[in-house]
Amino acid sequence: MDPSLQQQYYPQQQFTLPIMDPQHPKVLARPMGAELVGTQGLLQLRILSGENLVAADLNNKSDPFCKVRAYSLKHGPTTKYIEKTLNPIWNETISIAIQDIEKEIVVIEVIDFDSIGQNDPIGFFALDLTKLPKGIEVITRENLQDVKHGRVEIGVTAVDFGLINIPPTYIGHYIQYRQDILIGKTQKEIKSLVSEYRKDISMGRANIHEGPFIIGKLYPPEGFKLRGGWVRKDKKKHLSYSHEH
Ligand SMILES: [Ca+2]
Repeated sequence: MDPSLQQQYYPQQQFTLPIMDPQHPKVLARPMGAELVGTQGLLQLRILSGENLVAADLNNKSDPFCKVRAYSLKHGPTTKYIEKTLNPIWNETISIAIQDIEKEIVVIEVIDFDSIGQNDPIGFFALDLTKLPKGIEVITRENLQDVKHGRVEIGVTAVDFGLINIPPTYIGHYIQYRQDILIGKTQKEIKSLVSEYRKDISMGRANIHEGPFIIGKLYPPEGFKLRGGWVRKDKKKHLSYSHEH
């Protein structure tokens, strides 16, 4: 075969569109032949930095730290807090043991530390562990949800579980999925997506507006709930924003 033609048939493109699950258009599909191994396991989170966070204090800054939440974690471990900044560099590694990787959603929440009074949440993002490749660190910039703006850069490694036999393009797809498809949403935007979803359900239409987390299969941490496939805070439950570093 003419080598130039071959290149046309097998392009070295890294940034093709992620392949989505046809049943759930907001969910990244598992590549053909890939297999999820392990039912429990160790998740390593390298929490690198925050970018363009919202200001929670009167000085127009925050004192941000991250808290990791999952259903099987009794106390969410936290990073140290960084004083008076909207672009913190944490550079900390937190490893957690997950009891059921096929069911548990991990939530990483950014919180403003206050020496007096209650700490304030300033956004979170949620991870579906069944999409992670086994033993490979994936670095993503995660858009924060439930807040006007803010991003967190994080390296995630499924140490002893995850997808095996993935094609080399999968990591690029995963990163693009996290950054472009799973964009940060404000509470208001999610509320309207959820009501649209409810309308679809009541009219018997397909679940086309279902969010990225499959209902009935995945479970968020205590204090959160799934609505229309999106992770939201359960306002009826008390959540601790305490700093335990
Ligand atoms: Ca503060």
